[in-house]
Amino acid sequence: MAKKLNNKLVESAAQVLKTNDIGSYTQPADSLYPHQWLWDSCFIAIGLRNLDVVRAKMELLSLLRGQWHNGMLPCIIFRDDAKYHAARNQWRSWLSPFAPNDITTTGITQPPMLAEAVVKVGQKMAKTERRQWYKLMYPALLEYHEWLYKDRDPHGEGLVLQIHPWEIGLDNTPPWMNELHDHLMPFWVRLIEKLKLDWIITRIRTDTKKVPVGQRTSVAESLAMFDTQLRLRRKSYDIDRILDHSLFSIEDLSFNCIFVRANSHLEAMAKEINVMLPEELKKNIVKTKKALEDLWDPYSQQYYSRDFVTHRLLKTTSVATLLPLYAGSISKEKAEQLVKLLDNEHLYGTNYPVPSVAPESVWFNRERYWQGPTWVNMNWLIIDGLERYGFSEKADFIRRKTIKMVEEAGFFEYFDPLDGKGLSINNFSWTASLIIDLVENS
Ligand code: 2M8
Repeated sequence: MAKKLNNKLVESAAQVLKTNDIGSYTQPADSLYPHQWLWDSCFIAIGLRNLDVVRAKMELLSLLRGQWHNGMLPCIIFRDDAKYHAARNQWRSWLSPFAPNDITTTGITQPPMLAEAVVKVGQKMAKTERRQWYKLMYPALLEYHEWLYKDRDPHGEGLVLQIHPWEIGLDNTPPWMNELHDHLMPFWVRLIEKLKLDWIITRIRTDTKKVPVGQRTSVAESLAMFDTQLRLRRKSYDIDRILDHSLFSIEDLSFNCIFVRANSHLEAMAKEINVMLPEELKKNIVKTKKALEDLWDPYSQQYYSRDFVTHRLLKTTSVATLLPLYAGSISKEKAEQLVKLLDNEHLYGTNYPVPSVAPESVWFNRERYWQGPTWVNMNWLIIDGLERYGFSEKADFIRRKTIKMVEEAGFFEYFDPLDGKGLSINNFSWTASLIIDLVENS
């Protein structure tokens, strides 16, 4: 039963979600993102729970359609329409013996936001109903978290690694792109750059027909992502074979922070439904929280991602540095250090916070995708973390700024962190859903 809405902004946001609702799930945006994305659906359900709990549950349940037999939840479940044959065929998930039979997906995952979404939706239910909900979702979540450890922590270090920028959702984020440009760029992409043939690629790209080219991933970075994907496909998405020839293998900070929080939620769910987590998983959960501290750099007083093979910290700052607040496992002292970054306008305290890259970084570009703009999902995670650490004033400040930014500009995919201008496409689902959540739970 849909709830009565009490705010004009919430009403418009609900309308965006309704328009993007294509049955059992919500597309992130019409035309640019027509499929079902893992963490998008989680953020969408978090907003939907304020309007219609049944629909929010459906959003999350529909994600389980795509779960692989080894437990992986894929980043994208492709829409079943002849129109999208090329996308399905590019990934060819059927090459893996673990892929589901009747559905096509990517062969990689996305940040493990599902446990958070399940719990947040559960908060809107009475106890008995919530326990049923948890019992329904728990087995799939357990398999997913166990898969993350088994496949993505092969040395048992506690941190899980990612093999494609799409897995972290912050596609062209500087720590990854810096590695790419410095050490990993495929020779054929370098050649295209050198011969200045970018314009040919720009002409055949479909995303830049919908969004100004300066607001999307650069040509070289997009081609390198394509190259990465082909390598994964050639190895039929088998991690042992992939790690031999992988382009990227990074223990990403944002992914691991979300994983720490997701593990805490899984523990809480198990407790509420009276089941014991497997012993090995319990040990791993403790290990991950400890290992997160290995990503702290005492000199710059920030956290960073790490190269899986060499264990070198990738000391290029990005919004990920604030996500240990969301993880919730770091000390209050370190949390205080991170909050200071939000007070500095050259770092993460811009006029329209929180920028995905600090303005003082050489990588900062106020309009380009994950290299500067403000994203509402990052703000939601940071606000949630700030609240749990007791920085309520700061949390409230970012919440009000975020709501104001969207009220003024619209439900854009991302925003200029200096003047709040809406960037990329309008009517983007997680901007709408998380604004509903920020308004309704303030
Ligand atoms: C963006 O990623 C997709 C690929 O997954 C793309 O670049 O086409 C990212 O912002 C990602 O975080 C998001 O889940 C997806 C759909 O909104 O779009």
